[in-house]
Amino acid sequence: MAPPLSDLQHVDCARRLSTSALLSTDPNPRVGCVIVDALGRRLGSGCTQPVGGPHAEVMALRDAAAEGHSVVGATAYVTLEPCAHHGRTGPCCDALIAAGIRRVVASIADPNPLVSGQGFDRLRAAGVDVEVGPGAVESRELNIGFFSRMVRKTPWVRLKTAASLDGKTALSNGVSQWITGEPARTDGHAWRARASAVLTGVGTLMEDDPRLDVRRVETPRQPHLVVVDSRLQTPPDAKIFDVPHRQVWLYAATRDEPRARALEARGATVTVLANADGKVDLAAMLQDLAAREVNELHVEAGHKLNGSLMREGLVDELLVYLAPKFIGSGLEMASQPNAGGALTTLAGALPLEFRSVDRFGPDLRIVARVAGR
Ligand code: AOF
Ligand code: ZN
Repeated sequence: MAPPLSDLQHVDCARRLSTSALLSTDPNPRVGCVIVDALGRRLGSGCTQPVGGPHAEVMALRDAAAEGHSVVGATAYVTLEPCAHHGRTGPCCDALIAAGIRRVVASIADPNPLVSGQGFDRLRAAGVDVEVGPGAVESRELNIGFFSRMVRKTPWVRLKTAASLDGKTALSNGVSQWITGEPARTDGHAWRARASAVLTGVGTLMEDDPRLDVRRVETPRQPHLVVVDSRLQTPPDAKIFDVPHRQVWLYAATRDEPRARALEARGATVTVLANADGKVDLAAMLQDLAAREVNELHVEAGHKLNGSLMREGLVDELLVYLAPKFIGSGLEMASQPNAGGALTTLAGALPLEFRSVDRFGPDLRIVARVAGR
């Protein structure tokens, strides 16, 4: 007989289950749970259901019950602290205690102030052994947007670009469609799909008239769409309004009443948040998006909005696709006038860390994170 699995291996099973909920739980975190008896046999398992539905622990308890297993005296492995609050569902702690679970191994505390620490306290008060820590890094990583929203009160901002190997996103005549190939574009949709919302600028809408929805991968949910549109120039007949089952949130610097009405008639929500320069206050916009329960914000915009977000220190992660093409001379310097808003000293450059480098068909994908995030 194979040796019993270790705590870490059980937590790993729970984490794999949580990953299967990647696209569906938003705005809730992706959580997995397995329940195991004293001999290491798995009695039940489950993961977080779409919002309003049961949490991972309740799914695992139901799974065990459906299999006819008693969980009295068993251990629950769960990738997040079991909740102690009455939200859209009842507290998981109480369900675990009532079912007779004797030990809980949780990867990490829930950063939600309604829960944080209270779940563990409640379990311990009921005599349940609690251990915290195995799989903490992976669990936080999978829920990086949820942690960001709960702790920083802003979404996790991931900025996607696609460029030639020499970093050009457009030809000098303005034609830039499809620098990368199909596999990279499909991967881009997978990243859109896991985000709560996609962010773009009105310039991109006017130039490309994109839908900015998820089409290339199966998804149970479309991310919402956010447009930075200082003067409300979004055309009311733009294709973004043709996508069902998602909201369109426009952020403007002033409210032009006729334009705002026309866009609201198309279903958009118009919010005015101006900074001293008469532009959209991007930092305030991110706070507003967190209040709308945006965990991960996926940015696909032009160089102006990208540059503003970068300069204001609002980007956490870069998703860069590089095609094996060479468009420019490769000799441009950052200080040349066409390098919009670029720095003239390297000392001011934003330090990044490469997290991964992968190939998608002919192209490369680099995930880089702003140092310290
Ligand atoms: C758990 N297990 O699988 C998840 C948890 O509105 P509700 O009732 O769905 O509660 C949402 C909160 O519950 C969410 O903000 C987070 O703190 C926690 N998520 N907790 O015990 C789970 N997904
Ligand atoms: Zn819960």
